[in-house]
Amino acid sequence: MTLRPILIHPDPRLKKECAPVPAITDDIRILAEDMLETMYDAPGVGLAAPQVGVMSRVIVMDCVKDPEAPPRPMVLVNPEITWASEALNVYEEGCLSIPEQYAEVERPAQVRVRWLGLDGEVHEETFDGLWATCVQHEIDHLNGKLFIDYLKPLKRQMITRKMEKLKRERARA
Ligand code: K1U
Ligand code: ZN
Repeated sequence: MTLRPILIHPDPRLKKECAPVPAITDDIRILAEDMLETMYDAPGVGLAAPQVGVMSRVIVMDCVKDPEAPPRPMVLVNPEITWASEALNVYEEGCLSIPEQYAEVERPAQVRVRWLGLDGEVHEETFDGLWATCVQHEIDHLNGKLFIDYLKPLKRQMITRKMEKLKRERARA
């Protein structure tokens, strides 16, 4: 397993739509393993392939909060939202591509998602709580959308400027 570097906003790859995965191959299995390792190491509760520079529709997540509970690493290939609740939920979101910046985002409280698993089978499940927020945040990444795109332009611009500064500092170090 390999830790892959996480792209930091602004980066044109984080603004592009990703391509569907035509079949589960060894490359996809390796990508998924690397993404899970990268997510746990960060640490984060989710990660989308474009965040590691791969423009394919693959996300991973594990939103188990209880440190005593067993982990639940999930890999979702070609995920699609098939139903979203009318009820909304506000969550203070973060993003591994926008380090140390958090903001409240309103999204459907529950979503039903269909995806292709690494076992080659189609799966469908209803998510709520942090799982629902996270899966929507990760699917947004596959469509080139970031959580800051839900914010007012001034706030978004402020965060983008901070990230530009962070990238300049990291490039000098
Ligand atoms: O996609 C990403 O950038 C990962 C992101 C997912 C996410 C977080 C919160 C709400 C929606 C989506 C993160 O994992 S940010 C880090 C984070 O939330 C976290 C880190 C350590 C422990 C618990 C949470
Ligand atoms: Zn993110």
